[in-house]
Amino acid sequence: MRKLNALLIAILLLTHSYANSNQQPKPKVKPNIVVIYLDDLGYGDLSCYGSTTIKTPNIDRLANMGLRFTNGYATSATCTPSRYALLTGVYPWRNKDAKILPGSAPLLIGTEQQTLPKMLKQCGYNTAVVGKWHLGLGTGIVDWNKKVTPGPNDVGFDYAYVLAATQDRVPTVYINNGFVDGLNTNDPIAVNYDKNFEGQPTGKENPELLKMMWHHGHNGSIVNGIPRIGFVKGGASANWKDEDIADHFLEKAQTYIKNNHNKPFFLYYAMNQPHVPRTPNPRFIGKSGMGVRGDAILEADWCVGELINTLKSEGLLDNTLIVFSSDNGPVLNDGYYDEAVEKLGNHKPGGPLRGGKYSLLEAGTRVPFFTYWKGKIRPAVSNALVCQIDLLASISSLVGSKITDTDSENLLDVLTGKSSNGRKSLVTEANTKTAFRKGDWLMIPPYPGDAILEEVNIELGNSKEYQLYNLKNDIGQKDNLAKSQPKLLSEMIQSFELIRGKDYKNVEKIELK
Ligand code: NG6
Ligand code: CA
Repeated sequence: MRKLNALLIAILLLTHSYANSNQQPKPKVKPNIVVIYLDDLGYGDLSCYGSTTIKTPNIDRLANMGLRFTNGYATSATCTPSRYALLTGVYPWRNKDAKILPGSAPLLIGTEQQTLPKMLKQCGYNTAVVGKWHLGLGTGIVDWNKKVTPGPNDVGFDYAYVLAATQDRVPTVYINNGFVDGLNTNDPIAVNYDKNFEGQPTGKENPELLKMMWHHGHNGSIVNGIPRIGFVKGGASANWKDEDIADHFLEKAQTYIKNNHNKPFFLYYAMNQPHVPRTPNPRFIGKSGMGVRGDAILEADWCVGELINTLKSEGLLDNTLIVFSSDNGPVLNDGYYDEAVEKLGNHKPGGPLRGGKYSLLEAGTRVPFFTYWKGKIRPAVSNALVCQIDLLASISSLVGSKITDTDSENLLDVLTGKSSNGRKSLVTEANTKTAFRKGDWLMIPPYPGDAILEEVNIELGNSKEYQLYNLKNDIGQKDNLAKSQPKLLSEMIQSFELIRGKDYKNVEKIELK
């Protein structure tokens, strides 16, 4: 009997410890993180943001099954500063060079700086950027025939397949981990932003060679019949085909996902649509009924659908946090005659918002912004104030990593729908000028106009007077309440100056290159 008891106890103990070992918490699986970032996509450019004139079913599906923000912001109304803030968590106005960069600009992010991909890399992630870079490359004098460095690989990206600046700026080539892709050494490539290379045709002198005509700027070297900003010579074999850029980047992004499906990864998929020159693949031409700008948005929507299909077929959708946004607001005429204005019809790229790209008014920086995580984020709409600059602190909190202090706020609970307490305030920026959002209010200090930007025909928000808007009651910024709310205005100025400092008045003259 005693023996039997001992046996029973032994069995009990064994099963108990087995059960216990089964209850051990499983090692936490690190979610993949994908940031899908469009270029110049406006608050009103998607059907999930209320557009009835354009249909973006693939993006809508994600937005409607995810958490869609109505007060989601880029830090800036142009590309370089917004991307700088997204990757570093630092307000771009803290860096005097964070302005629209030429294709020959040196790397803007310091190699010692903290970045989102670096932080993730330290946590065991593989990291990649595919698409538009526009944060400078090299140290100032670049030999494009050698490895171009420092670049994205030196600020945290394991894999970088990028275009240097913008589709309208030279060099018009893909750069694969620092090397110009497809370059023939017998035809070296040279780039110059100050003067042309002898004997090379330009948009200014040779309009007969153009398939797309320039309206303002964009009269430098001609590549594929499209005049660009800056001058280039040689490297013909490496030139991209404009109509294939979207397919090409998509393919690189998909291959990256497939190659990394069994380890945690961070993919920054920086798409080029609907930035100028708008060159959607012929598959999309005429599909939107509003010319190439609309067609490029449809192409982007298709690309997003394909990317999601890849995550799905690799079995990764349940374990991937997706963040979707745009680097700045919309523009129609950004320097080419492409009928974006003429064929617009009733479409409102900024939705109910005033202004657009380059503007301190809302449409400059308030952009589509949503998070999606199958099974983890419940479908909802959030009115919380969030900004792309917050991804660094929020994602670092998600993966359990520590970062040093920046302008980035940890809004993980807001971005995952557990809280609706977003930022209390945000400094927004356009062409080195800054404005201030606090609660429902937006204050724009007096600034001189930008003659150089007049051609785009967008209200830039510059005025001799202070502007103060209540965005809750007046999303279209029709009523300037600065005069009728003097106390609130001075409180706003005070809070703004505490963050921004008083030198915001000394705005630099912008020089577009
Ligand atoms: C401007 C260009 C514009 C666009 C912009 C950058 C001119 C006249 N305009 O300088 O076409 O390229 O820079 O856009 O050259 S962004 O989205 O990358 O900030
Ligand atoms: Ca942009």
